[in-house]
Amino acid sequence: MERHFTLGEFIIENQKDFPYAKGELSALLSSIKLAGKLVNQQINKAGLAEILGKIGKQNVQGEAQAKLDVIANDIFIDTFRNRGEVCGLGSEELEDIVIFDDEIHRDSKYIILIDPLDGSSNIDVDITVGTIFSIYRRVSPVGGPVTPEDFLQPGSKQVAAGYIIYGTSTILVYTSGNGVNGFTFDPGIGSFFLSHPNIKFPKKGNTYSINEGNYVHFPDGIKKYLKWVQELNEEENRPFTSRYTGSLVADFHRNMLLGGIYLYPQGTTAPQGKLRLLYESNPMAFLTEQAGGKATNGSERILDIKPRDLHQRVPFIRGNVDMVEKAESFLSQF
Ligand code: P6P
Repeated sequence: MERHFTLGEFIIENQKDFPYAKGELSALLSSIKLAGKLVNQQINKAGLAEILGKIGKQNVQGEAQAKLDVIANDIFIDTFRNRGEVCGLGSEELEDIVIFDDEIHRDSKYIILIDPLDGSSNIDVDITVGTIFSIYRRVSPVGGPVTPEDFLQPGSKQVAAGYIIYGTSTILVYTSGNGVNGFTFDPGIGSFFLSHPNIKFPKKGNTYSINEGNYVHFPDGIKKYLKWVQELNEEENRPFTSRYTGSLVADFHRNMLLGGIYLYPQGTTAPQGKLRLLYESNPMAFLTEQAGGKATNGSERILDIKPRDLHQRVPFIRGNVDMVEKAESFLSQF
């Protein structure tokens, strides 16, 4: 029986791709792996451990926080605090950055941005959720104070990004700039094994993911695009299939494997869209491009956007290149 690479073996094997890397990025990816296992364990027993539901507070986004949002956030912060690979962290669940200002962390050259549990409104109804992470080399001097500029870098400066999808199986998918690889967690052994090597978008896609309940709020270009995907055209395999779970990681993962487009455009109720640039759109855009797709805000490459603030929102369209460019063409015409 063919033995699969474990995630740890794969990271070490690919570490040689990092000139001057002293194994810190490898150690950071291993920390993410550990935290992912701990979050996975909490999610899988949520209904039994009285940790479903909301905590009666809102996060900085004004979104009701689920108990598991806070638990996942604490698990990642505690894991990074107990290890020394990052000097600072930004999280969807926290208004400000967390700085690990002790001698162990001060000499780290990486910062991380996370959405600890994306799609958490789905937890109570047992629908797939995910963790999203984005890693940068700090721009401030190593050993000195961490600065906001360390976090406000364009997505093109990411050194690694990925997600953990807690679905029918738990899969860690990441890129460090040399393609996209997926690792499935085997709970019997407690390890992630390479299961999706070198993920690439299929040549064609015909699935679209968007919350059509917002139709009345969309720009005319998006409305026209939606009518176009729903037209009968057998040669172009239209009408496309609609799939939308309300969980970015689930819709993203399916569309990357099977082909498709995910859209969270701007609208009258969300002038900048809903997704956050730093810890949702940028990491997903890095993965998208590494898998041969395209990710824009409707006109501009996501990875080129210079962030203004930690929780900045951005319209987000990503998927097969031809599907994204078709949507962009409608936005530019109407
Ligand atoms: P809506 C979850 O809150 C999230 O950030 C993404 O995971 C998901 O795709 C989107 O928002 C769902 O938003 O407005 O359609 O419920």
